[in-house]
Amino acid sequence: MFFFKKKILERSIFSKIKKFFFEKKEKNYIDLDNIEKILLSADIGTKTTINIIKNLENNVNNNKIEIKIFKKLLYKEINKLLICNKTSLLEKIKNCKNPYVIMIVGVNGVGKTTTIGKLAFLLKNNGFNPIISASDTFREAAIDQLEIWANRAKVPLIKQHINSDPSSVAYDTLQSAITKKKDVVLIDTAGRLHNKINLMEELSKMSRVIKKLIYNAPNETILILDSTTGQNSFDQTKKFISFSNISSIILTKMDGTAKGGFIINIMDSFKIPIQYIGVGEKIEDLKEFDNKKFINSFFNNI
Ligand SMILES: Nc1nc2c(ncn2[C@@H]2O[C@H](COP(=O)(O)OP(=O)(O)O)[C@@H](O)[C@H]2O)c(=O)[nH]1
Ligand SMILES: [Mg+2]
Repeated sequence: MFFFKKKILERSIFSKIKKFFFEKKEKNYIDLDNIEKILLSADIGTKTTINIIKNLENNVNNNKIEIKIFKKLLYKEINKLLICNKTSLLEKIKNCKNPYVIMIVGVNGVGKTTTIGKLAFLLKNNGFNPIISASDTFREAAIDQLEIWANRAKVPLIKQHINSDPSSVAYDTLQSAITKKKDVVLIDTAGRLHNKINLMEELSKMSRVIKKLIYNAPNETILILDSTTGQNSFDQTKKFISFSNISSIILTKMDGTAKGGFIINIMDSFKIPIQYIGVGEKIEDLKEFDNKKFINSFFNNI
């Protein structure tokens, strides 16, 4: 809660809206064009902005709306956008009879490998027994980096050599998970989005191969987004959902200069739940994302 207030909100979309309400303290009315400008400049995106404006229209007189009402309606609208039914990841894992297979995807540098380390640690602390698959075989360093995280989290890792087939590593890991009675499999992947076809083929091959061992694997594909990239994250989401079945999102680097407006945009446009946020580079820096707290903490402060 404290974190939301201090770290995100001050720098995000909300800071712009907050500033706006502050500047308009003396005034009672605001016109719609102005609202549109603020929402767009806050990275909320055209589609979501138009929706919000449309829903405000009933309360508009002469293109103007009372600020008190605007604040109330904005709260309601943003709340509506942000609430999508989220079953928590831990709940889903608990309810799964087979090892719960999670594929971690996203472009280079967003924080996939780091997040796997944090997630493995979090899962262990919640009584689960994860195993990690080093399926980013593209760079030697990627395997080493993941191994360091696995050791930190005290979780086993299955690897092969550099340039080995990512699907084969994933297959080995699932096999090991079944034999050793692990309950979660975390699969790291390479993020070569500049070569979309390759990536697409690689991910779909992996899905095919692991289904031979667990028919409904992957149970979950988590897209990792770097929250400091704002609109860029929105575009990445669009690309990834065009070729893979993204079930959840984790936002990393929320301790940085997060451009929070895109969160609303993503939730409204894709209806994909955000499960966790990364708030630093340490193993314990993964926190649950709470939609309601996120929005309430902001509106309570203006
Ligand atoms: N500050 C901060 N840095 C992060 C976070 N998550 C990842 N990073 C950093 O982002 C960089 C790229 O992370 P990495 O896991 O290698 O990304 P990948 O290429 O997607 O696997 C590393 O320097 C990480 O330490 C986070 O939540 N906060
Ligand atoms: Mg990586």
